Formats: sequence, C-alpha cells, structure tokens
Amino acid sequence: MLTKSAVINNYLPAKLKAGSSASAYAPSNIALCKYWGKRNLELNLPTNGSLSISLGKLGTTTYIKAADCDSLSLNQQALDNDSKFARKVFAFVNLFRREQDLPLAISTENTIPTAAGLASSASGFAALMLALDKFFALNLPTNVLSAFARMGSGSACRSLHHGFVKWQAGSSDDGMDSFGEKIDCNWQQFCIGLVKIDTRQKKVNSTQGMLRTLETSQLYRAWPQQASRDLATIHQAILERDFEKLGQTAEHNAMSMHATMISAYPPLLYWQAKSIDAMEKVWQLRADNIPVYFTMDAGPNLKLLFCHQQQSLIEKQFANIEIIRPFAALADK
Ligand code: 2P0
Repeated sequence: MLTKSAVINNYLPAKLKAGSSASAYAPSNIALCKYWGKRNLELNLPTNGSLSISLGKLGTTTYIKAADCDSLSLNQQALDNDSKFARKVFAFVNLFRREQDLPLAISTENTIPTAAGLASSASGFAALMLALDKFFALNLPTNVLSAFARMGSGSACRSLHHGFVKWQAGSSDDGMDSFGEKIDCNWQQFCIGLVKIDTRQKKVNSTQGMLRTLETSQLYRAWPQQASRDLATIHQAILERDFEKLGQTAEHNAMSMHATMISAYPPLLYWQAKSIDAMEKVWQLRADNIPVYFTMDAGPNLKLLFCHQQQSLIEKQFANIEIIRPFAALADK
C-alpha cells in the first residue's frame, strides 16, 4: 500500500529551500453531503464524494518561521511538543521536511470561537498546507495542495476554497484525483446558524467512528449510493439556487449518515436530548412555512441552513445562535 510520504515525495524537490517566514489562512467548512467512511485509511481516501460550504472568516491562520528548534503555539499559547496536537502537526510537517534539519516555529490561530462546537482540523490542516507551500516555495497547484491537506484530515481538502466545494471520491491508488474543487456560485442570501448544544470534545473521534460504522453497521451498505445521489442533487440545487431542494437533501443526508452511526455496534449516538428538541423546533418552523433545515456532524450540535430573509426570525427562536453568511463575509473582505 502507498504511504503518505511516498505520494508526497513525488512532488517535492530533493532538497527544500526554506524561506524566513510565511503565513496562510483557510476557512472552516460544513458538509451538506457528508464524508463518512474511508476506503484507504493511510491516505484518508473516502468511500463517497462530499460537498461543503466554507465558513468565510471563521477559520485558521498559520504562521511559520525558521527557528532554532521546533515549537508550536495555538491561539498564542505554547504547546508541549509531546502533546497530541503538536505530534499530529509535526508528523504532517515531516512528510515535507523528510530527513532535512529545518526547525520551525509554527503558530496557529483560530477565529472559530472555541465554544462553537466546530472542528478546527479542516481549516487547520488546510492553512498549514498553504503556509508550508509558501515557506518552502513549492508552488504546487491548488488541487495537489488540497490532496495533501486531505492526508492531514480528510475534510481539510475542502477548506482550500471559499464558497461551495465538491470533494470527488476519486479512484486512483495514490488518491491524487481525490481533492476539493470550488463550485462557481455566489449565493449572498445563504446563511448557516450554529446551534450549540454541547461543545465539549466528543468521546469517539471521526476516524474511529467511521471505522466502527464500516465494520459493524448493516445500514452502511446503503450509504455510498445515497451519498452519490445526494451529492448530485445538492450540486444541481446550488446551480439552480433551489434552496428548498438543497436544504431537504442536506438534512436527509445528515440523518441518513446518523442512521448508519446509530446502527453501528457499540452504537454511535452523537445526539443529546437538546439536539432532538432543536430538530423538532426546525420541523415545527417548516410546518409553519419557514424554510429552515439542519445538518449535523459527528457531535450533538446543529447547523441550520436558511436564507437571510429569515435571519431575525431564526435569531428569536434559537438563543445564542451564531450566524454566518459565507458569501456576504467574502464581499467585505
Ligand atoms: C464531513 N465529518 O463531511 C464529515 C461528517 C464528520 C461527519 O469530515 O479522519 O476530521 O481526519 O479524515 O475530516 C470529520 O472528519 O476525519 C468529517 P479524518 P475528519 O464533514
């Protein structure tokens, strides 16, 4: 089986040219058609394609400087090089440095509020990849950077772009046809609302959750086919600006993914009682003719999908909701 380093090595010069400093930003993203299941664990190659919306100004900035020894800080706080996070970051950096002695001071800053219940690994690995590309003057094409970021964390390959992004599953052994691609669309009215139910770290992470689902859920067999159908429907809905089709399909896709998780053994139930209360509230709003839908990831929090016209009504219904307008945020950048 191909290793990450074997794949990446094909794209690197024998000897890296280190700059003195570099920085890069990448947005976080939320999937409307979910990535759930890996066909290749080493390279984070998915069993199905997925489609996401990037979160504009909510994301990660990574700074890299030449230094005397490796160090890492997160939101201005120095981390131990033995911490889980630092080991993950430097393992990724070492795929590029290989045996070369190039110590780095890396500092990473999230604009994702720590209590937002959003994972930062997608924007984190995307920003790190972009900063490494600049620091070592690699000048790799965006599709290659996206495929490399995927090896850090699958969903990171979708954070290389703003707006709607499609990640094709791909079929090549080295996975270089599995990367995020931007969908040309500027949907100013499109809003995401983060409904925070519980923002503590989850007990079962996504990699473990995907493995368990693949190995033990009978329902998972139906998932790749549904995901492929949903991906096409959501892409079409974006091109047609058909909000209801997009919302319905995204909500159904998220519930279907959760059905595969719940039918794993031991079951993966990420929902809490308050998650279900929030779902019922969304369904009641729809019964009252308010077009609002939700999606959920491997955690208890809901992400609402609605158009800007509904914003003040939604704000009244959900206390502490955090609203993002991904395209409006881009306009005033
Ligand atoms: C997604 N999730 O499409 C799906 C939906 C969670 C549920 O991508 O193991 O952190 O690093 O490839 O990217 C979270 O998984 O997992 C995720 P790894 P990642 O957004």
